[in-house]
Amino acid sequence: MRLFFAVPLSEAVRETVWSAVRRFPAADPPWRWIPPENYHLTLKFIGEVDERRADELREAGAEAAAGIAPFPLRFGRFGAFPDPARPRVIFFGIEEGFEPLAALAGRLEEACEALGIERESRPFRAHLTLARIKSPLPGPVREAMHAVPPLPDSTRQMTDRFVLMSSRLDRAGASYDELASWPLGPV
Ligand code: 2AM
Repeated sequence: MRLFFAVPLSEAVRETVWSAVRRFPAADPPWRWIPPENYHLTLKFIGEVDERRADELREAGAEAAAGIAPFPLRFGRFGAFPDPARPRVIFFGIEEGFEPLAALAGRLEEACEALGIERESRPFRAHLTLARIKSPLPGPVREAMHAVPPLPDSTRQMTDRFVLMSSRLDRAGASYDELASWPLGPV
């Protein structure tokens, strides 16, 4: 099974983000928007593992959760990386809550490493993926990206849990199932 740890997003955040995405100021951008029911913040991507390892991963999740208190999360600017001219991921950034997210990701990274799961080589950069893109961006679409306003200040949630997700990929895209959930804190 293909697994990852993630922070799920509230219904209210998902709706606000989706309505911002639908107002994207260019017709037919060269990507397919991820549907709002699939929005999440990835903390640690694990990849393909044998089903029998799921129990170990549940323990790793519980261990990581114990050290982090619930925290506010606020979303901000529209962007693309790694290179805005040739992006692979279109996202909304995190305005507040980056540090506890990174701390939680770090704890999961360590707990997973103890299980022999490969460490992520890239530095953690929390983001909400809106689309993935394979081709270079046409100029007008790049312009349109600059015109996307930041999400309203009210786009926030109290983050008090995270989850282990399994993902299935098919022609219609990814579909996710929550396998386990952990409340955060107390520290
Ligand atoms: P992304 O949102 O930045 O693309 C499930 O696939 C989640 O795991 C995605 O949100 C994805 O992040 C993240 N992820 C991280 N590394 C990945 C990899 N090598 N392959 C697929 N997904 C990965």
